Amino acid sequence: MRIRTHGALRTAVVAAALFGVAGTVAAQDKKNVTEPEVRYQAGGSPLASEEMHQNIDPKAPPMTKAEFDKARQIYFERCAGCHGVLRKGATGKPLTPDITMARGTEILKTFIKYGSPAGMPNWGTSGEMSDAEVDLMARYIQQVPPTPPEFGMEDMKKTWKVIIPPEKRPTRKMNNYDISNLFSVTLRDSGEVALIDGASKKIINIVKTGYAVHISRMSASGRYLYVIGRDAKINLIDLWMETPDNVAEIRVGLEARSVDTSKNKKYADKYAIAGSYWPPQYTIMNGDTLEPLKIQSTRGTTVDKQEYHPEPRVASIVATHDKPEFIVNVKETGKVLVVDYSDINNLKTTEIGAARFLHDGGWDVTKRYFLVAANESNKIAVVDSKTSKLAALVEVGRIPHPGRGANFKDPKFGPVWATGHLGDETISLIGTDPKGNAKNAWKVVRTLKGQGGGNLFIKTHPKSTNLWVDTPLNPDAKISQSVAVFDIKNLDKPFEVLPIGEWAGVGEGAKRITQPEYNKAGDEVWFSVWSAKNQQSALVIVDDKTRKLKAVIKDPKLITPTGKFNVHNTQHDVY
Ligand code: DHE
Repeated sequence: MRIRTHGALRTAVVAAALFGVAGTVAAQDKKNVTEPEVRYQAGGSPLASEEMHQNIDPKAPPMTKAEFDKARQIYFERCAGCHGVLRKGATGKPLTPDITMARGTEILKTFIKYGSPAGMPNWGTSGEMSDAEVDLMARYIQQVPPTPPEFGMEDMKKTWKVIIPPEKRPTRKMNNYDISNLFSVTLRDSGEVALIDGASKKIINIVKTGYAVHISRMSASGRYLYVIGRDAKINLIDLWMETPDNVAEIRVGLEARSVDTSKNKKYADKYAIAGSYWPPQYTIMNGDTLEPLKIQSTRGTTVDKQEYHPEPRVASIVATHDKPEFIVNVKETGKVLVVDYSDINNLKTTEIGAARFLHDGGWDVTKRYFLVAANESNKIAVVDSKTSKLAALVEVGRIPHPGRGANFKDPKFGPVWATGHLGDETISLIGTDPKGNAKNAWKVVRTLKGQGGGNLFIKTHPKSTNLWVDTPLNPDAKISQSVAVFDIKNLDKPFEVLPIGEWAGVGEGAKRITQPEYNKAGDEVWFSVWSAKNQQSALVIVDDKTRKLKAVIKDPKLITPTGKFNVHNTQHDVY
């Protein structure tokens, strides 16, 4: 990820005037996209390498096939995260030909080159695109958006491999590791996960996974680990093997972010589910082989304007523990799908209208309510898994980004679930106890102020009184390289800042401190110190009681570590 500065105020205001963008740099309104958000969304899409058909519109500026292909690749590497695969708009504005052709090439070039106060990066003046590339992109976005191919059952079956069939796998655990305290660590840019023993802090294995691997989730029994890459490749890892390794793999689409497993006791380890960004769909698979069983499209109408959306991406997915259900959060439509998997041939789905754009979230402490960020609406949607209804929409700060959030008891307001924000420095504490504490339920009962915006993850543990708040996307290196910790027993006390980046003792690099994750006992917290692929990164482990450095894991194989998933805490949704 690159840090970009926006163009000069004057040129930005010129661009704003040309495009009728409301607000100025000084007075950004709530709709404007902040720099941390642009940096967060601007990761490359694996669709960049897909061949796509060029439809010629005689009214659009001419482009050769070679120019079109080059521009398409740049678009998917840099622009699709914000503007959408089909350019219908998401965090960024829609760029469909009806809009872009009306602007014309010259105005589009100004916009691409100088950026805008609404959050568009200054691709030209930052040096990231040459004038020729700016011109190419201005012409490209006036063409008919090419559609990537679909990816159905036949395509999935072609990629599906059972490396070790279930009958040839161990019948008991064949290693001496305490696998419930193992960590699966995302090595983002090497397309691998590191499996690390929580007790000895030794790397057990580095397992090859998908491209720009994203998250890991556990089966209900704690035996199988599922890893999904941005290229929609899922790896199934058996933790009972002498050296835990891949036993099956599949691709469920061309781009994806989420995977989970059936957590209901009756269906333990039976099913896995993965959501795709492209094609917009989710797939239910056999839990121990990844055989694809059912594919469901998420295309449909949006919750607010009730207009058809052709690419509603699947964001987070979570499994309900006491019912055979998956909760599937669809980004662009702003709808939550409760999928009953007890009879997948006669699939029952309840559609709950929430708000746009749904992203990440987690359970409250009772695991009855699922709280999910509707990030562009600055809201948290609360889904009641018992009634399959929306319990509330809670107004929070600018672009909530909870990860899975943090559950604890506020000394004054009782049980709360907390989220931080990408777009401001606040942490919102939401009351989650409608029975015992009805007047505080689904209200922001307290707002804490952290180090700054650019927060991604927040964490505590039932055994801890610390609340950890990272800020990896804050533009100030001092803030992105450290972490804030609050005392839950005394939330009026100022937070303490721990210089995790410095403690890592690595050389040059961005050293973004990302995603606190507890061990099983809840007495130590692991942080990723995330630098570029060609620089040294590390994991820093802090003693939760004393808040002092406990260990640093450094290894040349730890390339770009980001997410970390402790087996026990992930299996039981402890956060
Ligand atoms: Fe993530 C979770 C999507 C960028 C690290 N990320 C998620 C989830 C979604 C998502 C939908 C929820 C999955 C679930 O619970 O089922 N992430 C996206 C994007 O679309 C986005 C903005 C851009 C992209 O190109 O992918 C994006 N994410 C990032 C990063 O840049 C991060 C910081 C580093 C990385 O590894 O790529 C990152 N995302 C994570 C992590 C989680 C996650 C660590 C899981 C957190 C958890 O505690 O469960």
